[in-house]
Amino acid sequence: MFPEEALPPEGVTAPTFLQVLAENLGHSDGGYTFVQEDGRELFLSWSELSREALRRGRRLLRSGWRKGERLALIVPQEQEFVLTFLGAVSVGVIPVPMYPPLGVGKFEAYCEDAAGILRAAGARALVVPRNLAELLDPLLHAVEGLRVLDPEEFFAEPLVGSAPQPEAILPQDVMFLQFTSGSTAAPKGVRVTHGSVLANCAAIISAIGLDGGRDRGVSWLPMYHDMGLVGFVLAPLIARCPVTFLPTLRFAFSPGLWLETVSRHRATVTFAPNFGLALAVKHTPAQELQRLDLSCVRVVGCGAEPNHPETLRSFAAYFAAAGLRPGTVVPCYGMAEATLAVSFGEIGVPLALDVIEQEPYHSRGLARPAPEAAPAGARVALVPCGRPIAGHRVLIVDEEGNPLPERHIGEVVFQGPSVAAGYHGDAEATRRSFTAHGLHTGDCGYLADGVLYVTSRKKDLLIINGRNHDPQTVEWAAAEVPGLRKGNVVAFTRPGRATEEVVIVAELRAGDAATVARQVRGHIQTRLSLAVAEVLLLVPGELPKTSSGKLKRSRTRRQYLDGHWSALPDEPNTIRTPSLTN
Ligand code: 1ZZ
Repeated sequence: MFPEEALPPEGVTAPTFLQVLAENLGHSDGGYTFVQEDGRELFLSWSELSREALRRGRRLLRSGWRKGERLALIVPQEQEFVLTFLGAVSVGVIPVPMYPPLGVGKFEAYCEDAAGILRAAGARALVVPRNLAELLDPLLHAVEGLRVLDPEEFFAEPLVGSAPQPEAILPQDVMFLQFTSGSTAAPKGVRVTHGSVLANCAAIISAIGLDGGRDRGVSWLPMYHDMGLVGFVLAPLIARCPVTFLPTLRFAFSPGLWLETVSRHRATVTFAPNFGLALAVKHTPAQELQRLDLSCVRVVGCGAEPNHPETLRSFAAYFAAAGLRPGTVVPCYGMAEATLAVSFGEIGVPLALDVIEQEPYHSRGLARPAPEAAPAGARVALVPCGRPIAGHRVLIVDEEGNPLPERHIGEVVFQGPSVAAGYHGDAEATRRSFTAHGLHTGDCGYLADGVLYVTSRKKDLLIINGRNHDPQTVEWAAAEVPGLRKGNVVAFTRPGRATEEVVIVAELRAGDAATVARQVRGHIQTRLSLAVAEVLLLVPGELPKTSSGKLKRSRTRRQYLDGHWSALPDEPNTIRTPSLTN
């Protein structure tokens, strides 16, 4: 689609990731530190990482693997994941990162999802550690012809004799399949190419000024998600920027460990979605702040879901007491179809919200700056997503695909060499999103002075009486009611008599369900002048989420409409669940 795709991006000399590994063979001046489950740390230098990855690649060739075949990975242990992933990449075998089962509940749904991914990818084998393979037995039997590789056994075998020659790898070849946590539809595997990875990594490195000689990263982000994988495994390998990896599960159980690791390792760069910042504040008691020294941090990037102005503000204010400097919280935006990053805010510049008038925003899709004197209820404040990465372009288009002027809300379209090569085995979905004009992101937003604002997923918009409302504005307002679990509130519409009606499904943390539901209704009415038809409260852990922790609004809506959570006749706002009724 883009002629540049075939060329190595500017600033990167390697035409494919194989060259990155080859170049790193000669460097032992830094590397990756993997924090283990028991807290010990394992260090692998650039050269050790490359050597072992290339060895694993040869092992694959020796057992008959060929370029282009897909190798799925359910490998929770970070260093095993990195080495196997890079090993496959080094010989043109296409790794397919998958998420592990996260809890005992919903295991059946997990197996269904995972089987869907394995089939859609046409995986020839699945790499899974032995202890997990036993648990995943039902999944392994659900996919016909799937072979299972225990990494410890398979890659431990010594290599004797010569391996077959690998086929040449080209920039336009698929490097890995990134499955997007589709909210309702069948899972879609994004075909991320060597060229798109190198282009996006070069742009990330330049946008945040990533410098291996000065910077150090800390990441707890899951490696089966694009932000953890491209942002913290692949881009730092190119920049030879040391990274410490904290297991995602350790962060999930003790979010305070994140910034504690940043402080101890004197890290300069770390990223998280909005919910990660909220968790860090909640789980770092004030007396811990003096034990942290965050003065080393240059960038706390925040993206992957809508950024809540108050979460970003309170994170920056709270950790200022631990030395976090102003202007370090940097919003960013991206997606798997763009390889990863689309835009970044400016480092070192305190966040400026765009405060716009509510009425033209809801009724005409216009983002007009609100006068200072406008009452709070007539304004909406949005967090900027920054400017498009270098060498790429963002356009805003209307329903017909025509470009819209600044401050008009439309679909975000992204152009440039980072755009991936479509969806694996899904020509129809590829045609819809990857067009001659660029990548149609499915997100709504606007540009103002060249800065991008993302307002909502197109399909998640609440359209009531012809007015558009972002779901997150309604959800954030609902979450202000004490008793609801912040970040665990979903707003959508259901067909009503005259127009669509708003429904809120949320998880209840504390309090009486009927009272909390009444308060939510009242609060949304006062704050947003919106009538809520129903508030359904669930026990914690019930709301469907993607593997990277995002709300699944469409699935929640479908489950609601299907009567999945049946209401009690005498208490229409609650559901009968053991922990609420006992
Ligand atoms: P995914 C060195 N979305 O979430 C490290 N951002 O991809 C560099 N909505 O395909 C790291 N506001 O799962 C750079 N700000 O979902 C990281 O998520 C740059 O609806 C951010 O279409 C990368 C995020 C990757 C990611 C994509 C969807 C988007 C959009 C939503 C992402 C958002 C945001 C609002 C944001």
